[in-house]
Amino acid sequence: MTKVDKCWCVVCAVFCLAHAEAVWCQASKAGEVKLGRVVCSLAFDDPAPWRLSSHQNQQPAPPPPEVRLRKATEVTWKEGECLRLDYHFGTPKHDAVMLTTDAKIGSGKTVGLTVHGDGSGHELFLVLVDKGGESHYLPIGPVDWKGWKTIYASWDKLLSPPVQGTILAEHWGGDKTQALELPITRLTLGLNDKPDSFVGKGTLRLARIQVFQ
Ligand SMILES: [Ca+2]
Ligand SMILES: [Ca+2]
Repeated sequence: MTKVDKCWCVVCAVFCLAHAEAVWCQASKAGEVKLGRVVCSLAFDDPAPWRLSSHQNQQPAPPPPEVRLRKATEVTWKEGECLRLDYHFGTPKHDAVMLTTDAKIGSGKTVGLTVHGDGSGHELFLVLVDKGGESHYLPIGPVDWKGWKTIYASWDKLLSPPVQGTILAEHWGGDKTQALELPITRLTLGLNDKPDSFVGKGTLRLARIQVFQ
């Protein structure tokens, strides 16, 4: 396993438990604040640009055959096409599934993710790769709803480095500035199993990621 992969695993398995609650509160409140204009919109209308990957038993591993991303046919979204993500968490330890695409997001601070939830309680997150190749972990929140919903999170907190001498687990690799410098060049949407002991499967439908000023 590479150093970056180890960092990723640690972040997925540990960070969300230790630090995510406060950020999730911000995310849930973001829906109540006025959003700025849309500066970027990524549609989940074609599976081709999204690369599937996974963690199984606390380690990066090829996605099991049950994990699939394809166009949704049985569930529709009012504004266009959407994708169906079938996930499978196969071990009683930490498992995750991720979708990655190249991006160029040069501004904005709040992200809105439109998802058809399955009520599973598993945890959505983003990993944003910045101008310097550094990765930044942004918790989105648990999928505690069924049907369509847009959930919001702000990456404002990631823009400023921590107090000198502090190393935070949500930043790793790249230029190691511990701060997100725009543009974002790659974006990963992930789902962590919660609890880690969960073994089983589920389905999400994904419609759109929007970035607001
Ligand atoms: Ca598991
Ligand atoms: Ca950086």
